Amino acid sequence: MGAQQVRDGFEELYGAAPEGVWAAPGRVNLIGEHTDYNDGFVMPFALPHTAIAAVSRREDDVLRLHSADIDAGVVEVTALEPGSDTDWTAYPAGVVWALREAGHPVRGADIHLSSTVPSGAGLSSSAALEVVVALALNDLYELGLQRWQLARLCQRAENVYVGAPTGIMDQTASACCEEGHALFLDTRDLSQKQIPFDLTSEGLRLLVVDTQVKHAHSEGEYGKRRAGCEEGAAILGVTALRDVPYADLPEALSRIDDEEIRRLVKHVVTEDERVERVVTLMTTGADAREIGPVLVEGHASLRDDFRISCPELDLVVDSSLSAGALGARMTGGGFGGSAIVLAEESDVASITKTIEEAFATAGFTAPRVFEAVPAPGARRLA
Ligand code: GAF
Repeated sequence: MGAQQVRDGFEELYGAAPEGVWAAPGRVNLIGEHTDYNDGFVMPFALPHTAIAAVSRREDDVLRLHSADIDAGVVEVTALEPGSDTDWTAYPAGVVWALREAGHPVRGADIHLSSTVPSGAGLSSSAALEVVVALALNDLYELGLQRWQLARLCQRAENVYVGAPTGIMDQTASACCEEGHALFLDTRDLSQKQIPFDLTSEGLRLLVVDTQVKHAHSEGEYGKRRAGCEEGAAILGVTALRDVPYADLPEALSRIDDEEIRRLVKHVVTEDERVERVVTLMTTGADAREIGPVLVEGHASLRDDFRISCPELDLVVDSSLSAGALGARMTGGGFGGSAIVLAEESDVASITKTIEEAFATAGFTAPRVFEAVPAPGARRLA
């Protein structure tokens, strides 16, 4: 659904034109998985898929929410209580809650939205919903907050209001990414570098393969990994695993008795190093094909050490590599969702066919495959 349709839908629902229309994208993460809640490095880029919201302020404190994608009518929220909303309305409501909690003078709003970011696909559909509402309210209530501040508030909405213990990557990606660039983000201080990322001019393509395995039920596992990483940092006497230098990893691992914790620490420390390697490749004029093996290493680490892959994600990686892909790995939180595949343009059709056939042979639901080019971050459309 485009901006005009969302605008028209708003007018039909609420009887007046909206004050504005905003968009915020989903993301894929090129490299740097489960590093964000360890104060580490990530490198996502924005997808062309967006959540679009038409919004007007209200003179009372009521929130009226409507999604064109869900047949549930207008939902009126009068009291904002963390944990009280259990469906999609928790994301916009959580943002209003987080803004008010931080002392920003935000009153009620009428909101109508629609999203093309596939939900449960590990492509940040929830962050897109949060960021589009945060940006709209920032503009309408003239709060003057910067993008990174909006991302922090959206993360707070997700952690406290929705109750999912996620890091800061997805909200920052949606709020801060730029067209044609990947975002090299230091999640400790949110310092950022926009890194030009144009595979097309090098004859390459990046495929996103949505396995259609929904990952929503895995929040407990995500929380367990996060707690395990924090325990690892405590054992090693550091603030966060980001503070363990890669060169000291063998010595650090020798100080951890628990096998599970050792594996988690190993993944996070090696993953930060992989991000730095990819940044070096991308900023020193190297052939982008050299990124491929780093992606494969990253997948092995997530599968064997962090243990958050699943048979469908492994099959995307194995089948695409067997068909000549330059690299592949799962992306996002894991336990389902999507994988990315780096390939020569001339191999895209045969790799896609190989993945689809492998899924059919294994009896898995057919995956959805599309090409991803870095798209713009959150913005006002009208
Ligand atoms: C999910 C979370 F929301 C992110 O914060 C991040 O931890 C990611 O999983 C894994 O890298 O998308």
